[in-house]
Amino acid sequence: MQPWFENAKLGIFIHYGIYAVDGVAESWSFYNGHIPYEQYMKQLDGFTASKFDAEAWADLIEKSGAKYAVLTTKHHDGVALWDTKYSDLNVIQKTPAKRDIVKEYAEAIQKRGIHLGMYYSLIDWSHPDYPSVYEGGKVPEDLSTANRFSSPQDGIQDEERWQKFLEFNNNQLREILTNYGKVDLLWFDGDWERSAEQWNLPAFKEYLHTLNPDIIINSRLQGHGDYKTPEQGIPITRPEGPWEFCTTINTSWGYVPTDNKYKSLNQIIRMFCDCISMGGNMLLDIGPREDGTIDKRQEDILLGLGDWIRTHEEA
Ligand code: FUL
Repeated sequence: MQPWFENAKLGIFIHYGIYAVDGVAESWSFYNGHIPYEQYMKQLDGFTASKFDAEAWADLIEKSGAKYAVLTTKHHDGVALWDTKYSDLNVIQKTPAKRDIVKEYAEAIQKRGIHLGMYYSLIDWSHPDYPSVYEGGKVPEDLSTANRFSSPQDGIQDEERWQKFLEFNNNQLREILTNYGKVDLLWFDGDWERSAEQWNLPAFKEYLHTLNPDIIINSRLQGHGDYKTPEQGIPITRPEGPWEFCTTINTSWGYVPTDNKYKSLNQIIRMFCDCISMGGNMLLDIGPREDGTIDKRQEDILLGLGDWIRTHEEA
Protein backbone atom coordinates (compact mmCIF):
# COMPACT_ATOMS: atom_id res chain seq x y z
CA MET A 1 0.00 0.00 0.00
CA GLN A 2 1.32 3.43 -0.95
CA PRO A 3 1.82 5.67 2.11
CA TRP A 4 0.08 8.62 0.40
CA PHE A 5 -3.22 6.75 0.56
CA GLU A 6 -2.96 5.90 4.23
CA ASN A 7 -2.29 9.55 5.07
CA ALA A 8 -4.75 11.10 2.63
CA LYS A 9 -7.78 11.39 4.95
CA LEU A 10 -10.02 12.97 2.31
CA GLY A 11 -10.80 12.18 -1.31
CA ILE A 12 -13.49 13.58 -3.61
CA PHE A 13 -15.61 11.19 -5.63
CA ILE A 14 -17.22 12.53 -8.82
CA HIS A 15 -20.22 10.83 -10.38
CA TYR A 16 -20.48 12.53 -13.75
CA GLY A 17 -22.44 11.03 -16.59
CA ILE A 18 -25.42 11.24 -18.90
CA TYR A 19 -27.72 10.47 -15.95
CA ALA A 20 -27.31 14.13 -14.94
CA VAL A 21 -29.27 15.21 -18.03
CA ASP A 22 -32.63 14.09 -16.65
CA GLY A 23 -31.33 13.94 -13.12
CA VAL A 24 -32.05 10.24 -12.66
CA ALA A 25 -30.13 7.63 -10.71
CA GLU A 26 -26.90 6.53 -12.41
CA SER A 27 -27.52 3.28 -14.32
CA TRP A 28 -29.86 1.90 -11.65
CA SER A 29 -32.82 3.89 -12.96
CA PHE A 30 -33.14 1.60 -15.99
CA TYR A 31 -31.84 -1.52 -14.26
CA ASN A 32 -34.58 -1.19 -11.67
CA GLY A 33 -37.15 -0.40 -14.33
CA HIS A 34 -37.85 3.17 -13.21
CA ILE A 35 -37.34 4.37 -16.77
CA PRO A 36 -36.97 2.37 -19.99
CA TYR A 37 -33.44 1.76 -21.23
CA GLU A 38 -34.14 3.69 -24.46
CA GLN A 39 -35.28 6.73 -22.53
CA TYR A 40 -32.21 6.55 -20.33
CA MET A 41 -29.96 6.40 -23.37
CA LYS A 42 -31.73 9.39 -24.95
CA GLN A 43 -29.89 11.42 -22.36
CA LEU A 44 -26.84 11.02 -24.61
CA ASP A 45 -28.38 13.71 -26.84
CA GLY A 46 -28.58 16.15 -23.97
CA PHE A 47 -25.11 15.69 -22.51
CA THR A 48 -23.30 18.90 -23.52
CA ALA A 49 -20.59 19.45 -20.88
CA SER A 50 -20.95 23.02 -22.14
CA LYS A 51 -19.58 24.64 -18.98
CA PHE A 52 -17.31 21.81 -17.95
CA ASP A 53 -14.13 23.33 -16.58
CA ALA A 54 -11.74 20.75 -15.18
CA GLU A 55 -9.63 23.54 -13.68
CA ALA A 56 -12.63 24.73 -11.66
CA TRP A 57 -13.27 21.18 -10.44
CA ALA A 58 -9.62 20.78 -9.46
CA ASP A 59 -9.60 24.15 -7.68
CA LEU A 60 -12.60 23.13 -5.64
CA ILE A 61 -11.10 19.74 -4.83
CA GLU A 62 -7.87 21.38 -3.74
CA LYS A 63 -9.75 23.85 -1.53
CA SER A 64 -11.69 20.98 0.08
CA GLY A 65 -8.42 19.68 1.48
CA ALA A 66 -8.71 16.41 -0.44
CA LYS A 67 -5.56 14.60 -1.44
CA TYR A 68 -7.14 12.50 -4.15
CA ALA A 69 -10.05 12.49 -6.58
CA VAL A 70 -11.94 9.64 -8.22
CA LEU A 71 -13.99 10.18 -11.40
CA THR A 72 -16.55 7.75 -12.84
CA THR A 73 -14.87 7.08 -16.18
CA LYS A 74 -17.60 4.55 -16.94
CA HIS A 75 -20.56 3.56 -14.81
CA HIS A 76 -22.64 0.36 -15.17
CA ASP A 77 -24.52 1.97 -18.10
CA GLY A 78 -21.38 1.52 -20.21
CA VAL A 79 -21.04 5.15 -21.32
CA ALA A 80 -17.34 6.03 -21.38
CA LEU A 81 -16.24 9.58 -20.56
CA TRP A 82 -13.09 9.17 -22.62
CA ASP A 83 -12.12 8.65 -26.21
CA THR A 84 -12.10 4.85 -26.13
CA LYS A 85 -11.27 2.89 -29.26
CA TYR A 86 -13.11 -0.17 -28.03
CA SER A 87 -16.70 1.08 -28.01
CA ASP A 88 -18.51 3.95 -29.69
CA LEU A 89 -20.62 4.33 -26.57
CA ASN A 90 -18.60 7.26 -25.38
CA VAL A 91 -19.26 10.96 -24.91
CA ILE A 92 -17.03 11.95 -27.81
CA GLN A 93 -18.92 9.94 -30.40
CA LYS A 94 -22.39 9.81 -28.93
CA THR A 95 -23.03 13.16 -27.25
CA PRO A 96 -22.89 16.85 -28.23
CA ALA A 97 -20.13 17.27 -25.62
CA LYS A 98 -17.54 15.72 -27.97
CA ARG A 99 -14.84 16.16 -25.32
CA ASP A 100 -12.51 13.74 -23.61
CA ILE A 101 -13.65 14.48 -20.06
CA VAL A 102 -11.14 12.05 -18.54
CA LYS A 103 -8.22 13.77 -20.27
CA GLU A 104 -9.18 17.25 -19.08
CA TYR A 105 -9.89 15.97 -15.57
CA ALA A 106 -6.60 14.06 -15.37
CA GLU A 107 -4.51 17.01 -16.49
CA ALA A 108 -6.10 19.47 -14.06
CA ILE A 109 -5.83 17.08 -11.12
CA GLN A 110 -2.24 16.06 -11.81
CA LYS A 111 -1.18 19.68 -12.24
CA ARG A 112 -2.13 20.39 -8.64
CA GLY A 113 -0.38 17.35 -7.21
CA ILE A 114 -3.67 15.75 -6.23
CA HIS A 115 -3.61 11.97 -6.57
CA LEU A 116 -5.52 10.76 -9.59
CA GLY A 117 -8.22 8.13 -9.24
CA MET A 118 -10.41 6.49 -11.86
CA TYR A 119 -13.66 4.66 -11.13
CA TYR A 120 -14.37 1.87 -13.62
CA SER A 121 -17.42 -0.37 -13.58
CA LEU A 122 -16.48 -3.96 -14.29
CA ILE A 123 -20.05 -4.69 -15.29
CA ASP A 124 -21.38 -3.06 -18.44
CA TRP A 125 -25.12 -3.32 -18.88
CA SER A 126 -24.93 -2.02 -22.45
CA HIS A 127 -22.25 -4.32 -23.79
CA PRO A 128 -23.52 -7.04 -26.16
CA ASP A 129 -21.11 -9.57 -24.68
CA TYR A 130 -22.06 -8.87 -21.09
CA PRO A 131 -24.81 -11.35 -20.18
CA SER A 132 -27.47 -10.40 -17.69
CA VAL A 133 -27.56 -12.07 -14.34
CA TYR A 134 -30.96 -13.49 -13.55
CA GLU A 135 -32.20 -14.60 -10.22
CA GLY A 136 -31.27 -18.22 -9.67
CA GLY A 137 -29.32 -18.18 -12.93
CA LYS A 138 -32.49 -18.90 -14.96
CA VAL A 139 -33.78 -16.86 -17.87
CA PRO A 140 -37.24 -15.70 -16.76
CA GLU A 141 -40.24 -16.68 -18.88
CA ASP A 142 -41.56 -13.15 -19.06
CA LEU A 143 -38.70 -11.15 -20.50
CA SER A 144 -40.83 -8.02 -20.81
CA THR A 145 -40.39 -7.35 -17.13
CA ALA A 146 -36.81 -8.58 -16.90
CA ASN A 147 -33.60 -6.73 -17.67
CA ARG A 148 -33.38 -6.93 -21.41
CA PHE A 149 -30.53 -4.55 -22.01
CA SER A 150 -27.69 -7.00 -21.97
CA SER A 151 -28.53 -9.82 -24.34
CA PRO A 152 -31.14 -11.62 -22.23
CA GLN A 153 -31.49 -14.34 -24.85
CA ASP A 154 -28.02 -15.42 -23.83
CA GLY A 155 -28.58 -14.98 -20.12
CA ILE A 156 -26.71 -18.19 -19.59
CA GLN A 157 -22.99 -17.78 -19.76
CA ASP A 158 -21.41 -18.18 -23.18
CA GLU A 159 -17.76 -18.77 -22.42
CA GLU A 160 -16.40 -17.34 -25.66
CA ARG A 161 -18.34 -14.12 -25.33
CA TRP A 162 -17.37 -13.82 -21.70
CA GLN A 163 -13.69 -14.02 -22.67
CA LYS A 164 -14.32 -11.34 -25.29
CA PHE A 165 -15.90 -9.16 -22.65
CA LEU A 166 -12.93 -9.59 -20.30
CA GLU A 167 -10.63 -8.62 -23.14
CA PHE A 168 -12.76 -5.53 -23.72
CA ASN A 169 -12.37 -4.50 -20.07
CA ASN A 170 -8.63 -5.11 -20.25
CA ASN A 171 -8.37 -2.96 -23.35
CA GLN A 172 -10.35 -0.11 -21.87
CA LEU A 173 -8.36 -0.26 -18.66
CA ARG A 174 -5.12 -0.16 -20.64
CA GLU A 175 -6.34 3.06 -22.24
CA ILE A 176 -7.20 4.55 -18.86
CA LEU A 177 -3.92 3.51 -17.29
CA THR A 178 -1.63 4.49 -20.14
CA ASN A 179 -3.17 7.45 -22.00
CA TYR A 180 -3.60 9.90 -19.14
CA GLY A 181 -0.29 10.10 -17.35
CA LYS A 182 0.17 8.36 -14.05
CA VAL A 183 -3.01 7.09 -12.47
CA ASP A 184 -2.71 6.52 -8.72
CA LEU A 185 -5.87 4.64 -7.90
CA LEU A 186 -8.41 2.39 -9.62
CA TRP A 187 -11.83 2.24 -8.07
CA PHE A 188 -13.67 -0.83 -9.31
CA ASP A 189 -17.36 -1.41 -8.95
CA GLY A 190 -19.78 -4.19 -9.88
CA ASP A 191 -17.58 -7.17 -9.03
CA TRP A 192 -20.57 -8.69 -7.24
CA GLU A 193 -22.15 -10.02 -10.44
CA ARG A 194 -19.35 -12.54 -11.04
CA SER A 195 -16.96 -14.71 -9.02
CA ALA A 196 -13.22 -14.18 -8.60
CA GLU A 197 -12.69 -17.03 -11.01
CA GLN A 198 -14.90 -15.44 -13.65
CA TRP A 199 -13.10 -12.12 -13.28
CA ASN A 200 -9.91 -14.09 -13.81
CA LEU A 201 -8.39 -13.11 -10.51
CA PRO A 202 -5.60 -12.85 -9.46
CA ALA A 203 -4.27 -12.73 -13.07
CA PHE A 204 -6.39 -9.64 -13.76
CA LYS A 205 -4.74 -7.78 -10.90
CA GLU A 206 -1.31 -8.83 -12.11
CA TYR A 207 -2.19 -7.50 -15.56
CA LEU A 208 -3.06 -4.11 -14.03
CA HIS A 209 0.24 -4.11 -12.17
CA THR A 210 2.16 -4.69 -15.37
CA LEU A 211 0.54 -1.49 -16.66
CA ASN A 212 1.24 0.40 -13.46
CA PRO A 213 3.09 -1.30 -10.58
CA ASP A 214 2.18 1.48 -8.11
CA ILE A 215 -1.55 1.46 -8.70
CA ILE A 216 -3.79 1.19 -5.63
CA ILE A 217 -6.94 -0.84 -6.17
CA ASN A 218 -10.09 -0.76 -4.04
CA SER A 219 -11.57 -3.91 -2.62
CA ARG A 220 -14.42 -4.38 -5.06
CA LEU A 221 -12.50 -7.08 -6.76
CA GLN A 222 -13.78 -10.16 -5.00
CA GLY A 223 -11.33 -9.77 -2.16
CA HIS A 224 -8.31 -9.04 -4.35
CA GLY A 225 -8.15 -5.30 -3.73
CA ASP A 226 -5.77 -3.30 -1.55
CA TYR A 227 -8.26 -1.61 0.74
CA LYS A 228 -11.84 -1.89 1.94
CA THR A 229 -14.40 0.63 0.86
CA PRO A 230 -17.64 0.57 2.87
CA GLU A 231 -20.44 2.62 1.35
CA GLN A 232 -22.89 5.06 2.99
CA GLY A 233 -22.41 3.78 6.55
CA ILE A 234 -19.40 4.36 8.78
CA PRO A 235 -18.19 1.10 10.34
CA ILE A 236 -18.82 0.88 14.08
CA THR A 237 -15.42 -0.57 14.83
CA ARG A 238 -12.14 0.07 13.09
CA PRO A 239 -11.82 -2.15 10.01
CA GLU A 240 -8.65 -4.16 9.63
CA GLY A 241 -6.12 -2.75 7.21
CA PRO A 242 -6.41 0.34 5.04
CA TRP A 243 -9.94 1.51 4.33
CA GLU A 244 -12.05 4.28 2.91
CA PHE A 245 -15.63 5.27 3.58
CA CYS A 246 -17.49 6.52 0.51
CA THR A 247 -20.54 8.68 0.92
CA THR A 248 -22.88 11.09 -0.80
CA ILE A 249 -23.62 14.66 0.34
CA ASN A 250 -27.36 14.26 -0.18
CA THR A 251 -28.61 10.73 -0.88
CA SER A 252 -27.66 10.47 -4.58
CA TRP A 253 -24.32 9.75 -6.25
CA GLY A 254 -25.12 11.56 -9.47
CA TYR A 255 -26.91 14.88 -9.95
CA VAL A 256 -30.54 14.51 -8.90
CA PRO A 257 -32.04 18.00 -8.57
CA THR A 258 -35.08 16.74 -6.68
CA ASP A 259 -32.91 15.22 -3.96
CA ASN A 260 -32.88 17.90 -1.29
CA LYS A 261 -31.89 15.61 1.55
CA TYR A 262 -28.55 17.29 2.10
CA LYS A 263 -26.37 16.52 5.07
CA SER A 264 -25.27 19.58 6.99
CA LEU A 265 -21.66 20.68 7.10
CA ASN A 266 -21.56 19.66 10.75
CA GLN A 267 -22.72 16.16 9.88
CA ILE A 268 -20.08 15.88 7.19
CA ILE A 269 -17.37 17.08 9.55
CA ARG A 270 -18.48 14.59 12.17
CA MET A 271 -18.41 11.73 9.65
CA PHE A 272 -14.97 12.85 8.55
CA CYS A 273 -13.71 12.83 12.16
CA ASP A 274 -15.24 9.40 12.82
CA CYS A 275 -13.45 8.08 9.75
CA ILE A 276 -10.02 9.48 10.35
CA SER A 277 -10.10 8.65 14.05
CA MET A 278 -10.41 5.00 12.99
CA GLY A 279 -7.57 5.35 10.50
CA GLY A 280 -9.73 5.58 7.38
CA ASN A 281 -10.21 8.06 4.56
CA MET A 282 -13.49 9.62 3.58
CA LEU A 283 -14.35 9.67 -0.13
CA LEU A 284 -17.00 12.38 -0.39
CA ASP A 285 -19.10 12.41 -3.53
CA ILE A 286 -20.26 15.23 -5.74
CA GLY A 287 -22.58 14.88 -8.75
CA PRO A 288 -22.02 17.64 -11.31
CA ARG A 289 -24.84 18.80 -13.58
CA GLU A 290 -24.72 17.64 -17.19
CA ASP A 291 -23.08 20.94 -18.22
CA GLY A 292 -20.26 20.26 -15.76
CA THR A 293 -21.21 22.85 -13.15
CA ILE A 294 -21.57 21.93 -9.51
CA ASP A 295 -24.60 22.67 -7.32
CA LYS A 296 -23.79 25.42 -4.82
CA ARG A 297 -24.92 23.25 -1.91
CA GLN A 298 -22.29 20.66 -2.81
CA GLU A 299 -19.66 23.29 -3.47
CA ASP A 300 -20.33 24.94 -0.10
CA ILE A 301 -19.88 21.66 1.74
CA LEU A 302 -16.50 21.09 0.09
CA LEU A 303 -15.35 24.63 0.83
CA GLY A 304 -16.63 24.45 4.42
CA LEU A 305 -14.90 21.15 5.02
CA GLY A 306 -11.68 22.56 3.57
CA ASP A 307 -11.84 25.56 5.91
CA TRP A 308 -12.41 23.27 8.86
CA ILE A 309 -9.49 21.03 7.91
CA ARG A 310 -7.13 23.98 7.51
CA THR A 311 -8.15 25.51 10.84
CA HIS A 312 -7.61 22.22 12.65
CA GLU A 313 -4.38 21.36 10.90
CA GLU A 314 -2.91 24.64 12.07
CA ALA A 315 -4.26 24.31 15.62
C1 FUL B 1 -22.31 1.36 -6.08
C2 FUL B 1 -22.85 1.67 -7.45
O1 FUL B 1 -23.71 0.69 -7.91
C3 FUL B 1 -23.50 3.02 -7.28
O2 FUL B 1 -24.24 3.38 -8.41
C4 FUL B 1 -22.42 4.02 -6.94
O3 FUL B 1 -21.57 4.19 -8.05
C5 FUL B 1 -21.64 3.55 -5.71
C6 FUL B 1 -20.43 4.37 -5.39
O4 FUL B 1 -21.22 2.23 -5.87
O5 FUL B 1 -22.03 0.12 -5.83
